[in-house]
Amino acid sequence: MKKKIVLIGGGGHCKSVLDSLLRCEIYDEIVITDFEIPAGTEIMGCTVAGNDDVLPALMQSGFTDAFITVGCVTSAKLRKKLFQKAASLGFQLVNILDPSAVVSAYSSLGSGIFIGKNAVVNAEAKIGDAAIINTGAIIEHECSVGAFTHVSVGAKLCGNVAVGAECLVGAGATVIQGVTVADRAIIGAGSTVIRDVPSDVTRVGLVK
Ligand code: JB2
Repeated sequence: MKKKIVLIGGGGHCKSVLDSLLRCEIYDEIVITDFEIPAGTEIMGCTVAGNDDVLPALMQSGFTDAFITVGCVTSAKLRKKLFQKAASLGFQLVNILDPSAVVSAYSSLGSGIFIGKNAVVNAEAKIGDAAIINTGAIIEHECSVGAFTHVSVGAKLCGNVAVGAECLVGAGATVIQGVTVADRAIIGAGSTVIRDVPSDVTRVGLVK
């Protein structure tokens, strides 16, 4: 039987995920849904099937796997809504790991996770549902990353860091060992975090 997957969202993040997915050579057919991009548009050789109204019909025609390719910068709300919608329609929300990523056999992964090119997830790290571990990010030993959190390109979580749900750790940020970043916190690009960060705040620069 042909393996088919639908990617939900056809913007920049979709291109990044799609490149990894194509490198994996798992699927015979990949289609995309998007809110604005017209049906029939080709993205990297894959067709936009329509907006999310076509999801039930896609499921009927054998697209049982799905992945949320809407990314997030400051809010994970849309990703969360789309993840819940796809799950409620019965799609299997798979993980997509670029072949160049190094993911420890002793780590644990939820579902719907993207791990990008040259990212590292080390021993006993836990990654929550629909998290994005973007290009070149490092999640060291025993870290936890909550559901819908985005660890941006080149960000580093040193050992035993706990990042909550729906957070953003900006590009190139470093969180030193043992620190906790609570739910929905935003850490600006390039920040260095050496003390705990409470929920629902934005922190930039040297966070001490
Ligand atoms: O409800 C929706 C919906 N809302 C917006 N359903 C579907 N299927 N698609 C939706 N979209 C589509 O998501 C928009 O029409 C648009 O094509 C796409 C978002 O694209 P954009 O390039 O603006 O952002 P992104 O989420 O793909 O990427 C962001 O997050 C990444 C992690 C960017 O900031 C990237 O730079 C970043 N690397």
